Amino acid sequence: MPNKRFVMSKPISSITDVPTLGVTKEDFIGDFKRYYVHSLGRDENFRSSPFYACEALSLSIRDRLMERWKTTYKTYNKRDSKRVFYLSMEFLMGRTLSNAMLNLGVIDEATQAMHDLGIEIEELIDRELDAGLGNGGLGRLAACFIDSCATLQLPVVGYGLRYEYGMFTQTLVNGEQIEKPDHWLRHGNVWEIERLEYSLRIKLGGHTEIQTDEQGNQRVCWISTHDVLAVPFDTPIPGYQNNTVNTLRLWKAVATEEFNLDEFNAGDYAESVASKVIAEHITMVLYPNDANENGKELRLRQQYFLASASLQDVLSLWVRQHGHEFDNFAEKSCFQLNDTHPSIAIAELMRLLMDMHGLSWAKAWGITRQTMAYTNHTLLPEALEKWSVKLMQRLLPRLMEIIFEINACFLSEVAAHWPGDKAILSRMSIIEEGAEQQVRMAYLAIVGSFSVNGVAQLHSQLLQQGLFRDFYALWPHKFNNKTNGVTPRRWLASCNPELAALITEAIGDGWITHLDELKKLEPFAEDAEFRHRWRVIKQNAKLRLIEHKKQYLDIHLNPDALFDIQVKRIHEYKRQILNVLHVIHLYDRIKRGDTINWVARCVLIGGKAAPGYVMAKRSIKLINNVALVINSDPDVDDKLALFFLPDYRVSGMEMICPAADLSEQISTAGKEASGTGNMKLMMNGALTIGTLDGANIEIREEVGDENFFLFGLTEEQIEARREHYDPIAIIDQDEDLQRVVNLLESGHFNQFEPGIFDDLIASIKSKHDPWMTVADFRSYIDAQKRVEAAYQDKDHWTRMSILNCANSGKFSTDRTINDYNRDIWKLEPVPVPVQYP
Ligand code: B1N
Repeated sequence: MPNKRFVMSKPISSITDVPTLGVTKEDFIGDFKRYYVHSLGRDENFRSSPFYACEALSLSIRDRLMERWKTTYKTYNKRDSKRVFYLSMEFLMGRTLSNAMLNLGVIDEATQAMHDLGIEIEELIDRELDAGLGNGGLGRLAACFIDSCATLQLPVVGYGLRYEYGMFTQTLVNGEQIEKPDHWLRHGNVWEIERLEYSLRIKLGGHTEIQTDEQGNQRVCWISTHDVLAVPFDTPIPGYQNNTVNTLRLWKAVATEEFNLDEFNAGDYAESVASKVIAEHITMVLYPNDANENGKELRLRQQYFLASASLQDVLSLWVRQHGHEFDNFAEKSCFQLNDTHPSIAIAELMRLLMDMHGLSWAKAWGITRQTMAYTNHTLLPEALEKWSVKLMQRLLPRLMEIIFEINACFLSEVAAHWPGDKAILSRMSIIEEGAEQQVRMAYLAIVGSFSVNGVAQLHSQLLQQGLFRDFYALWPHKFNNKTNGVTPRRWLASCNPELAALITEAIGDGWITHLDELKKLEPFAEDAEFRHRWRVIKQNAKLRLIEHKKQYLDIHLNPDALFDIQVKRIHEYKRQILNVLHVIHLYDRIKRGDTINWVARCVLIGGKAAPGYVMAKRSIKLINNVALVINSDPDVDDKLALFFLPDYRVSGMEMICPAADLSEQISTAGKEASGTGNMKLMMNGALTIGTLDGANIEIREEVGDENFFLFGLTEEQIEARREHYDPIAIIDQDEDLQRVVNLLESGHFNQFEPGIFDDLIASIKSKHDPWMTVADFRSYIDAQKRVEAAYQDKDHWTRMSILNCANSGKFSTDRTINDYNRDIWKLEPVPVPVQYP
């Protein structure tokens, strides 16, 4: 049990005592009772069902969003504002209730209302299932972005898919990952509103034909298609205490009514119903692959479904407001493509403008190239999307024609720029030749967009110098960087209310919307009393985490220990294995008795592996096996503990961040595009041990080298080393590493499972190990020693912790979105007039 002295109930008030437009505790009590008793039909014992209590409270909160939501929409329309449409296959929203209460400024009122009814609001908040409609960073970034857009009063609509099943739930059986489907909608979803009236028809399959109309005009028609209906479900996205409520519109696939009527009429009832099921498969499940594509037809259907539904929606709103005149369309609209996943939108916009709205190729292309903007999120070649031309011709014949045409025009531009250079034509072609022709989606995205950005300085630079070098040479003006961020509302104000309250007490609450103001905390790093309070809050967060995870972490955990955290998707390039090598090294030191000035350490690793990614799944097994040996060894005592945190997700991170001392950001340099967990942890006062990769570089720049534990080869060194990389020689020359590898190879961690780690061991010992884990071992161990030395001086450590938080201002998505808006979107903020309840 955690020490109760430290565990305080969440002091929520100090950051939210802003005008709540007259909503009182009594209002909430009344509404809550009405929903609980009348709408949900429960008896008046409010404590008997936390599920229905959570529903009733959510409905009461939702009511406060509705008028603002409608007013926001009307205000944008009235002003005829320019709009941005953020197209993403993933929106990893997590929970909604506590965020909605924070942004509405009603936490105190709601908390007190529940308290008066005998309910702890925390229990209700914990009931809500995560909306896990994303894999990791890319999906969570989309969620943080739309929070910031609403807070900055920007007219931005998020468009995505309403997957019936989100990211799988991860359980562990014998230390191995088992995936369970995440049927997150099984109890309904109070936050969404179905808008059947805006359903749209999506074409698939069939073929094209040129038809001539009565005026003698020729048009391409895409006919004999198998259509599917796209039904929108809208979720309100409130800004932080500013009356703006933007929209996240997610599409659900539904069979058209006349679906396969032929089969039905022919008496094949079963076939007909089966076809209906196939149509509805499109939005059934999120693909659980982070950074490795697999070219499945269903995935292409999903991508086209998202692109077509969203574009049709935007164009029909345009026509409702402006008629069939598209001259100003590009001035008033921008589509931001979240990686290449929705990039078929480029060809689809061409199709809709030409085939449905009668524009010429030149006009349609002009509009497309002025409205589309593409964000790249990865350099890993295995993640770069390619679709077989054959598949596209079968599924999207009209779009394939358009892509060929785009490519032909583009290649003549290339030929004009580099006359006579044949090699460059085949290098840059949108169509990759070979045994099977493929469409290179990233190239389509670059050709069809006016802006191409990476997500951290190094990443954007590597795109320009490497992956997209030729395109950069042709169109340097298109390329730019937009370093990622995270929303400080969820990732500090809401997830760490104790720390938020202390910060607000010290510097006021301006930081919630102007995160740079955290800089004012710097002088407090020198204040002993402040440091003490900072430390107690960190301690409490650790105790809360232990308490919350006690069903898994069934041994005694030392809250004075250094909490060393690596939570993210499991991937070889992220090098969870390097972390394990360090843990084994510490274990080896304990066994050797090399423990003077020992720093107790609790290493927590969490993350999901793509179900088909064998090496990643094997790493999970290794972590669990090593944990089992270490945690049950009496010699280890509470000097060291290792845990795998199962089912890592957004709500889990909200609990983990406040408890972290050390943030592990140890990817091979040049491989992590940005990372965003690194930012969440920094904001909550964790120190980073990291390579010069992704946004780590900028984190170090902000906080200063003396407050960051740097190690490892640089991206340039990695690439230079690759040719003569010899891990065996490195192991031979490093006694500590040799002992670690020997322990692994001896089967010490898999006594009854011979050979199960052979391929993992072989991969790090291979000259061709792309992630070069062994090359960074010594430097990592040395950096960890510096971590220990620093942690021993508690005051010094706390000072550094405060400075990390104080210098995290750059990593607010408010800054990121302002950058997007200044350079790409060029929207005017639109204040929404005050509403009265
Ligand atoms: O996007 C994040 C970055 O912070 C991470 O560094 C980056 O790895 C991540 C295919 C992806 N890149 N690519 C993906 C996701 C799903 C999928 O099906 C690729 N995710 C990232 C935000 O910029």
